[in-house]
Amino acid sequence: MNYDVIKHVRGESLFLDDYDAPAGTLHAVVLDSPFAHAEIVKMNFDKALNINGVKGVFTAEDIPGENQIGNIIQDETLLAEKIVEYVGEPIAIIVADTPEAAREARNAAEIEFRQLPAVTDAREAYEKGLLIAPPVTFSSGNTEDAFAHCETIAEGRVDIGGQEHLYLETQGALAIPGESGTMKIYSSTQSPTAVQRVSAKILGVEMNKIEVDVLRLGGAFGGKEDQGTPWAAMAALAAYNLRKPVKLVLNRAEDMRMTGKRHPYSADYKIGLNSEGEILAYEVTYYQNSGACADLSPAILERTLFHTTGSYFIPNVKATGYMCKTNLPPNTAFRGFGGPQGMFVIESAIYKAAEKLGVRAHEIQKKNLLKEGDYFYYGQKAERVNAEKTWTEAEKEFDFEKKFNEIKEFNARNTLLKKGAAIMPLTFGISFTSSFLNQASALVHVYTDGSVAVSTAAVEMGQGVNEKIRSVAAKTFSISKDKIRTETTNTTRVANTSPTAASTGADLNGNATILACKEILSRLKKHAAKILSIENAESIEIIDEKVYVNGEPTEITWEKLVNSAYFERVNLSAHAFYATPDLHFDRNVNKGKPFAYHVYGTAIIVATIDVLRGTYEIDEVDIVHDFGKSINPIIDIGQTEGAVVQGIGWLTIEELVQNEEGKLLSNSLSTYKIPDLYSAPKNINVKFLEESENPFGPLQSKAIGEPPFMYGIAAYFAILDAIREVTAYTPTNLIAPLTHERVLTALTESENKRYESE
Ligand code: LUZ
Ligand code: MOS
Repeated sequence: MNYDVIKHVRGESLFLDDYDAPAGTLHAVVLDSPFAHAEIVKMNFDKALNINGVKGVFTAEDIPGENQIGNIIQDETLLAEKIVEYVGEPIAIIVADTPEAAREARNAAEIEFRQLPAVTDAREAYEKGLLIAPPVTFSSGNTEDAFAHCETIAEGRVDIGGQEHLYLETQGALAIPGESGTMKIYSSTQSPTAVQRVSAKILGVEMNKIEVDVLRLGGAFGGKEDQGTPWAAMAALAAYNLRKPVKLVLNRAEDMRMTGKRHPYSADYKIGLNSEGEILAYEVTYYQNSGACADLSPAILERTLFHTTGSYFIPNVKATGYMCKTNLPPNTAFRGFGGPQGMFVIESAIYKAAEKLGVRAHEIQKKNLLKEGDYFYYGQKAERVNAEKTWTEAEKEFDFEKKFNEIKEFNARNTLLKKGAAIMPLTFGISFTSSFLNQASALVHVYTDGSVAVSTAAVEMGQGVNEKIRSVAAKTFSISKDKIRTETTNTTRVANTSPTAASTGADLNGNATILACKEILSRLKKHAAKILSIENAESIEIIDEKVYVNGEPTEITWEKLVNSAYFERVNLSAHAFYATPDLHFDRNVNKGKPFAYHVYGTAIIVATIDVLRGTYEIDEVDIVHDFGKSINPIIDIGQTEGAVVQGIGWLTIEELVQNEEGKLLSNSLSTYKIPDLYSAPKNINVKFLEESENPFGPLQSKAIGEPPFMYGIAAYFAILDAIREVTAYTPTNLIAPLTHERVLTALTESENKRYESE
């Protein structure tokens, strides 16, 4: 079990807003733009400053360093200067004794704007030449030639919605100024070093003046990979100017309004198959709605391009992506990081091709699955491929044949309820696609009582990474997990941290932890050999907290050994560094080996629609997933279930709606619906693929965070399948999410058609 769980259930776990802030801590709120695109004509804070308890108002002019927080591209200010480009863009920070006073002062601020035309649609931005960065194309083979040889060609457009992260803990930070211009920042971030780097830049100080500390996050899902940073930098800015601790925590409405989301995509595709049903060619153009600044959009678009062919081998591929600049909050990392959008488009293409051929999509899916030794179209050789293995396992375990027959029978017996099913094969690349980010380090201390403390770059956000790190440390030392504590993630103990992201947290930091533990273990074995007067330290082993020589137990326990090593002045601390080997990617040709390995799996989802009301339920999700050798099966099942439900939510009931002026209308939990106990699948069965190994994962495990999210794609096609039981509904263009409203429209439109033809 994740050792945080008991504290969570008892309400004992601390999150940022729960910390006992030092006496005299002030509270900051963010004044943000009410317009999607406007010029700031005049700002007057006189009335705001007169409100009781207000201590200061800070704008771009009060930034002593550089007003620049861009990550991949330097195109984003912390506080707007002359122009605002989205509703929710931070303009000023207002600081007071209480959050209430600060919010009151925010209402009293007088800002004059001159509104400018806003663009919220990706294709419209593209037409107007509004791009964040130049387009990117990945390709292999020759699609033009291949299409000439295709028996069946399907073309269409796909529109995919974004998604609100809705982490339980909103964004926030607490900045405490220290002596000599130093600053300690507690931040709810996946990326402590990003907070450190950006805060230093904003304050105009060196990074060694800034210490960032993270205990845990109440969820993140990518929403705090880049976008945990500005709030911390703002708290630091206010704390720096006022020489007082400052806390800044967004409330839910502010968080939903000001932060970016999963990127909506629009795409055009063309897919070609031969008479055998083999996919010969695939062309796709993605219009990514990037929002007002780059944020992580280029990396996210790249991951879309990496996952363009889904779980399939396609010999001729051409994929182009445009990062379209719109007047929406900068869209950002979200579980899957562009992968889900790419995979949804290829699944849509296959669905439409199947429709044309008069076969079921899964016949085409199965025929085209990746095989050992195939090459991904970006040049990486597919190794230890489990695409077919998980498919056939799932087919056997969950009896697809029987399921489809039962659905057929059900549909024959029922007119008001109809069932549908779809299968989703998964292939997801593990590693940051920016190769340099695939590094981590660990600092391990063994104390004289035999207890152990581990610091790494990993941020605990509910995914159980700390528990996994405890497990690998305990296994490496062969001591009880109870002796191992994971410390907060802190930039003074572990420097230059990559974000805990890309599903790599346990892999990178677990591997670094193993290296550090082995270093200490080797010193301890040498010491044991010495006190036992044995020449060969190789014959020493520690098993279950006991020293063994050539397989024979001795009287020396772990505690005794550690204690005696201390008195002999043996170093009981170690720092270790891990970098994923052999990664490379050449952006001149867009070929290389970007991923250490891939995660595979297959899911089948069954849905039931209510023909009169257009509502639906997800009856069942059955998954065979490739976990490698799981370090912690309960955590991994939890991650799988959570991810698949989140994936289903994205494509079914979660709908972001903006008005034409770029204002978010689905801005609270009453208008933005996420899966709850009632709408979540009735049943989720997760089966572990047996005999899977992974030399790149700690203890042969595989990454788990993001991959299962994409099983949710099957829910969309299962609902579509059920709709088609009622009508010959065959829209040329697919739209996600498939809300109850959209299902009802699909059903009633055909209803009208039926009456017309009678
Ligand atoms: N973040 C990132 C990610 O910077 N690079 C990635 O490849 C990535 N992939 C998934 C999630 N976050
Ligand atoms: Mo992420 S989408 O922060 O792995």
